[in-house]
Amino acid sequence: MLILYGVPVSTFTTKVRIALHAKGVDFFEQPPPGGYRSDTWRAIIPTGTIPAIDHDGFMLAESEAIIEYVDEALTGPPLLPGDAQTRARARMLARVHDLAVEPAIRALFPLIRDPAKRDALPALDNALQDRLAQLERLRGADAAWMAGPDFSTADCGFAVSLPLARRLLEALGRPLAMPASLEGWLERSTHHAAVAAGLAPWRPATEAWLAQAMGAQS
Ligand SMILES: N[C@@H](CCC(=O)N[C@@H](CS)C(=O)NCC(=O)O)C(=O)O
Repeated sequence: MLILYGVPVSTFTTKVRIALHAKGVDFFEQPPPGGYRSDTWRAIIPTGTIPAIDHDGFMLAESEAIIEYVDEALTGPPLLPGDAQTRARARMLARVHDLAVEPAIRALFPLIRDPAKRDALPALDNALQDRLAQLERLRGADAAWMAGPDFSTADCGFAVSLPLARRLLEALGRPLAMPASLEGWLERSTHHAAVAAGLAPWRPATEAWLAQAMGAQS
């Protein structure tokens, strides 16, 4: 049995949850002992971050490493399908997600919590638009999935962070205009069974967080 340590609202936990569903892995999800960033959790995972997995006693942190491990160690549909070049592109796009696009979305969190910070919204929105335009050029607009004709690890992060970006900007009163091919990808992604299953706990948790964070201001 594989244990996924994470919480429903976490983007990176949800990225791994989507990958586990895509791989067809039987897993059990629970919060990290003591909560993430806690001393208890840091004694197990020194960075204090989520997600992490415990696979028959093998502990591993970092979402991308977890997904590649699961792909190699367990049976099921490949999460890095295709030839060497397609797999390399999937890894590249997964890194672009983690290092460029997701941070541009995370930068909106302080604005959700604090109306005094919302003067920064146009600049942050523009920065995100730039990242999405780069992403569209990197991936090639005609691919059905992020890295090619098949669903891969490159899809798992964007499948949660792009809906998150849309929801955050909607809450901030500035609808997200995405490049057309990414709109098409998002529509396809929403109907993918693994994405739907992975987002099922994330959606209500995100709404509860938004209600709490924005409600706390009034
Ligand atoms: N690079 C890490 C990022 C994980 C991450 O930032 N997780 C967030 C929750 S979505 C977290 O644990 N934040 C707590 C912290 O950074 O101290 C990964 O891919 O797993």
